[in-house]
Amino acid sequence: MAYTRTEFSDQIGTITLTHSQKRNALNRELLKEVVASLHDLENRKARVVIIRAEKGSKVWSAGHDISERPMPGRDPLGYDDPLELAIRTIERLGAPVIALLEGTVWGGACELAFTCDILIGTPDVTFAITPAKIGVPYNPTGVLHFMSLAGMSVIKEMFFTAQPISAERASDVGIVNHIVPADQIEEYTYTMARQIAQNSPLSISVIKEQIRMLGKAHPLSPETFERIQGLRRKVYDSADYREGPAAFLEKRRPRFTGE
Ligand code: LCV
Repeated sequence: MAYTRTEFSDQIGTITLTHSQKRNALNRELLKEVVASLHDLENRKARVVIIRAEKGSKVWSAGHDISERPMPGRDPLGYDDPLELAIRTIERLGAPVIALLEGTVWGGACELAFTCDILIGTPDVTFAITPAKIGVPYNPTGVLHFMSLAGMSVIKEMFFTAQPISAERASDVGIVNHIVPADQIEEYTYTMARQIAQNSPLSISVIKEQIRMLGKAHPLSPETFERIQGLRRKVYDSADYREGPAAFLEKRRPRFTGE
């Protein structure tokens, strides 16, 4: 595995993101490795899975790999996007998934972390929802993920400013379950994992699936869905969608025109 490391002991699986030189940017291969490891750990009857970066990381993940975003005019976060597949795999895994968070979390990596069932972070962890900074429309399931985790006004502020929020704020608004000092977070996380592993895996998997299905009970009329898709197409067909990633790759501030 080039971008991750997977370990398994005491019925607990650990997937570590190891793509440090690119700040764990979520490229296609890294995401495929995460999905493969989740399925492998499920086959090995893991009762809990922990997803983390290397110990002491300053960046948990820099989000979607901007150099891989689809060309202008293509949906940047379609149903089959590797990030969406990883997110659905975490959601549907029978075992609870704990995000052990050290460092900053950006863009699509926020959705990956927020999809985990329990979030445990160090005091230096921050979260930045960045589509507006990149010129990307995001997607309905992703927006729902964020909406299900924190109040509308908090999520709107995070989307509109694209600025990081602190660990304390993330904890205050209920995004993070626990903030734990860096020198204690591993023991804290694995103690919780062992507590979960002692309980009935069948009961836990059914409760997790019930919460997933009931949490998604948002009836969307076909008209509403088509209107959302039409609005998103306006963005990813726009000049701003071309400008955002170009500015990032050229390491300069983007000049958005709203067209
Ligand atoms: C590719 C990268 C990335 C990266 N992709 O290190 O949610 S959406 O809709 O917005 C979605 C489209 C999405 O998730 O977009 C990505 C949003 N992410 C961000 O805006 C964060 C972009 N990255 C940064 O701001 C910085 O890299 C941080 C603050 C994360 C780390 O800064 P630091 O100074 O420690 P560098 O910026 O020097 O990055 C180290 C290497 O990682 C690459 C970056 O291009 C650089 O590569 P080179 O050494 O080859 O120049 N890198 C960082 N983020 N998202 N590549």
